[in-house]
Amino acid sequence: MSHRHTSIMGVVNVTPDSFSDGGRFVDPAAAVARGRDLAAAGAELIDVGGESTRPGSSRPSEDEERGRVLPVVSALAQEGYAVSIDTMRASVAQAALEAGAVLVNDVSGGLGDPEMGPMVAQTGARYVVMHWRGLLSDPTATHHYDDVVGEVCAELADRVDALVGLGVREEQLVLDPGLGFSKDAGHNWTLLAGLDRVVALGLPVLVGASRKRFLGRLPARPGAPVPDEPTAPQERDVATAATSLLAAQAGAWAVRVHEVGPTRDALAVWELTQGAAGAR
Ligand code: PMM
Repeated sequence: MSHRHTSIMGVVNVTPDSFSDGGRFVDPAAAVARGRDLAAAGAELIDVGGESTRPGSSRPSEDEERGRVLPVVSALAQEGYAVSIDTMRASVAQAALEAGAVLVNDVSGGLGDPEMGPMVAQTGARYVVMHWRGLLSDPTATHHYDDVVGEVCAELADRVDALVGLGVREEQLVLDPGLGFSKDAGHNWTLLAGLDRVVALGLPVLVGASRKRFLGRLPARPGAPVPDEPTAPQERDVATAATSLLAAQAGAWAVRVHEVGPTRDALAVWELTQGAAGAR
């Protein structure tokens, strides 16, 4: 399903240890304020997460995760914002839906918790299925792809079949290629170049490139080598905005970003250009 309008999902990580903003919004009031700011800047969805997937980070207990996210989800939902819950746990997702969330964002694509698919089927919630091989094997394993775009598409299609088999309706589903999740920089660039093939699967597509490490390793000038050391995550928002434009061009439904302004402007350039194309 190709979208002419690409929405912005703004990220609020209520975690002490996320790579790009860990620790900034652990306090619920700070997290709620961040959500309001992201919405004011143009985010149509606010994605609240309480578990960092950074390699090496330890998982919070279920109670810890609930305690982090639920106050933030319910406050933002009560204020009328469209909230999504970034979790791999069905119970946390369900509690967030009851607190007013409108979408479940699961980086494990349903592989992290066997209850997730049935819960999504039963509640009828919108559900983001992200591609990640990390939960199929050793999370530290390096992953090999012969054709990263083809394999990600095939594995996402398998997840869709499995979820539909559990009673989830296709209309509930959003697909995400999972940039950076069991993928290296080369895989991420190839996936960005091949997003149209993910979109061609026929479901809405969400793209999460924001501030990821590969965007911190750009040549210092045209023709210069790719540096080994990445820039700080907060210095990656211009590159992030460029990926948002690519996502829009490929027909993505939404992009997930930490800083809304640069992406909002990039998407405005895209939409105004599209609007003007007919007048050439
Ligand atoms: N990336 C992160 C977390 N959640 N969800 C989706 N759907 N897609 C992503 O690419 C994604 C995600 C990692 O980034 P963060 O730790 O800064 O939130």
